[in-house]
Amino acid sequence: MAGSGTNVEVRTREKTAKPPLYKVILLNDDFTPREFVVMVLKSVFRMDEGAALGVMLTAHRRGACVVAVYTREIAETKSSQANDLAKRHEYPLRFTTEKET
Ligand code: TYC
Repeated sequence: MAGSGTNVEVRTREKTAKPPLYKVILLNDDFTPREFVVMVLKSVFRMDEGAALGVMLTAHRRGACVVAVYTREIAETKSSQANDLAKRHEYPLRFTTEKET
């Protein structure tokens, strides 16, 4: 019988675009004590001692190190919190954010 067939067509469509991600970058300087850098990485970025030491040493040796990747708001908030901590202690330690390409 005509018209009694079941023809189902399934289409997929991307409805939820992924938000752009931002790197938080730790910059080296000659004055901030290593232990202070490690403390900031542990308290603001929830790193354990080993991870914080590794990131601090990479920035120390290479000039900069990616700390983590977040959505823009979280990256900017954490970067600001870390920079505020450094300023309160009068250290030149700085974190920046950079959009991932
Ligand atoms: N270079 C600093 C020192 O020798 C330590 C340091 C490491 C500072 C990493 C900043 O992102 C940094 N005391």
